[in-house]
Amino acid sequence: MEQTLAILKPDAVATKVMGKVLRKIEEAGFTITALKMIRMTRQLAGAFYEVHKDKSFYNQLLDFMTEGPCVIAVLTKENAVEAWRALMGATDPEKAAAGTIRKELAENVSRNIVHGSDSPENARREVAFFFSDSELIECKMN
Ligand code: FUP
Repeated sequence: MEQTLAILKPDAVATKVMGKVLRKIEEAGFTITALKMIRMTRQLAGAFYEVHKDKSFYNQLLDFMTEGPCVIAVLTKENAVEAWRALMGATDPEKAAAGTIRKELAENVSRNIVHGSDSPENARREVAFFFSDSELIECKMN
């Protein structure tokens, strides 16, 4: 079993599709093993996306990720990292495959509804970034 980190971004919460996204996640066979809603501070969002700090879209990305609450989840499944990225679709919804969450729900490449870890190593780092050991006890039992 593998774990990955999912974020339902502020656009997902604001447009009231978080239930739909969580349902797609469960119907695709993931187990949601940790879940919470938070409003990120600019400092937290900046640290999470530090890898993008030199990109032209960095400030705009932080504006977006802090504009309202997000839902953060740990998803557990075999090959969870790859499987969640496949279900999300490409970063740019115009390039995303039919049936993916971004194709169906995302507005554009910046406001794109969901985040997913891009490797098992980053998944471990991102899960630990948002969840304390006590919040992950149930995950460890799986
Ligand atoms: P992804 O792994 O699909 O979330 O994509 P990236 O890690 O490449 O990008 C992270 C986030 O940066 C995207 F979800 C949205 C934002 N971004 C932009 O706003 N513009 C871009 O051209 C690329 C990414």
